[in-house]
Amino acid sequence: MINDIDSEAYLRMLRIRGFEEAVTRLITEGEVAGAAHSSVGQEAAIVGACMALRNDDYMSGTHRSHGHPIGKGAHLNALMAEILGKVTGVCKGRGGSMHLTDKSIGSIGESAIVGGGIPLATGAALSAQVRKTDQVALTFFGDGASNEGVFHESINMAAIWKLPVIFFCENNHYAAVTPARDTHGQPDIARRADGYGIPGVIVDGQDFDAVFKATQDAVARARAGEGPSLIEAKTYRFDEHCVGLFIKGGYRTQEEMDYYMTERDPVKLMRATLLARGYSDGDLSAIETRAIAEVDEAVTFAKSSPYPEPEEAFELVHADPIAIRR
Ligand SMILES: Cc1ncc(C[n+]2csc(CCOP(=O)(O)OP(=O)(O)O)c2C)c(N)n1
Repeated sequence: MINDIDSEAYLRMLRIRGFEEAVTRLITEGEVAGAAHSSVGQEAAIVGACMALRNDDYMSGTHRSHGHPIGKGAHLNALMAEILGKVTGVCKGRGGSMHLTDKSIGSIGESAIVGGGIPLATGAALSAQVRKTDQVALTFFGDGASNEGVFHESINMAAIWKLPVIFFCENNHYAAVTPARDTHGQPDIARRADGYGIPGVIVDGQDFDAVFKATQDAVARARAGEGPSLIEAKTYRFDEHCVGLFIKGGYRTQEEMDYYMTERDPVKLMRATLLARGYSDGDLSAIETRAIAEVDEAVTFAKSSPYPEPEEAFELVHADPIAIRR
């Protein structure tokens, strides 16, 4: 009964949920300098998209991107260490929460600049096309980012040059505390695809299967040289915009939050789907126990790792500053 994709998807969703909960805890304990953006509630969209990609495909993220490398299969230890600013982190402690990069799984970077990951993935897709590999690139961004100029410029160029890139919007209905209905003349981001002559699809972002299928279709199209697609996953963020920052609630109703957190929790929905598919409670508990153990291990690893030395602050800023000077 157990199918590899189902069990792996559930494991990755649980890793993201547990990882984000641990980061929130570490912020309140003062272990994380600054704040962090949680992706709890958006796990099915993240994992559904990432699991349609190969390990050597590229992926770019956003300011809310702890979950994206996890969705693509990254090990948790170095991600957690990065968030705590430790030398054992994926960017040796220089990047922090909003700049995780893990090239071993194709994660080419995240950006605190809203929309910043979109041209990065478009460039990676151009490189794959020039090098004639069959790699694709997928870029995650929010509904707010789809109003940035770079979204339109990138999508237009990708459409004309038929670049193998998937524009993946996680529409959680808010840009920080601004509702999408106040900032979009047409609230369905996917319909913008028409303006560029590429396919645009809307999927239920709380449903792993729906996201996985839609992304597989877009990936197949990109690999076949048919160009980009725009996917809009309607989803919901459970935590506040930024955990540990001054922005608090008041911009969304308790009724709306209760609805998503009880009826539309992607992790609970996935569990119910797997039970209906014949998984036993024991099968699922084993996956849940494994995810908790991995998160605990990552926290221990990160806490016990050293910080970089202050005199190393200017190292790793450029790939090779000497070569640039010559
Ligand atoms: C270019 C730029 N403009 C504004 C900001 C401030 N800012 C940080 S997150 C955010 C909201 C982004 O909303 P969205 O793209 O929908 O992503 P979400 O936070 O919903 O995941 C804004 C405006 C920024 N970081 N960069």
